[in-house]
Amino acid sequence: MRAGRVLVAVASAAVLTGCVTVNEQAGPGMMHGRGATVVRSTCAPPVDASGSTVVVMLGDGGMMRRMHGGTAMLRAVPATVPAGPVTLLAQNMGRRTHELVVLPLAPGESVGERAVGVDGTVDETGSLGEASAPCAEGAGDGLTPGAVGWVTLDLPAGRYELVCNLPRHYAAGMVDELVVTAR
Ligand SMILES: [Cu+2]
Repeated sequence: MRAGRVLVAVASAAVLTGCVTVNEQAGPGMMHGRGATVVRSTCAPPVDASGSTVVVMLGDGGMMRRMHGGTAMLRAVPATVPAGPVTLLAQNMGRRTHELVVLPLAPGESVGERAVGVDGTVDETGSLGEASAPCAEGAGDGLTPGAVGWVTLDLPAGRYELVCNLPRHYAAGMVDELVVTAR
């Protein structure tokens, strides 16, 4: 078990290093959000110095599969931000189309527990917003491989469930928790 955990840690570091490499290749124009550095290009949200930026990596297959032990993954970095404007920058690092939907998490609820319907999706009622338009803010037809999309939400303190709600992706593990703390 211990060896397995080390492997996971190494894989995580490799993924993070990969992200840094991508940023370095972008050269000048990098944007520094609170707790995260993201590429600022023609496909990046406007800078809001008063808010936080959370990078949400969407992945499937390959190294993601080995790292996560599942068929897909969704990871928010950082996983905790202060209340206020939060820009969620979704990056599709996988080979399939993905999306990011922000759902509130009620006290006592945990991520990954929503009922999956016969169509393979979860109920999005109460959704606070989504990033599913390539190179743009808000809702769209989904983020194609390599695409970036974003959404800025004014989030009060609480817990949120970040999901990809394309058919079967939630059940495959594309879910993570975002914690928003009181200022
Ligand atoms: Cu997905």
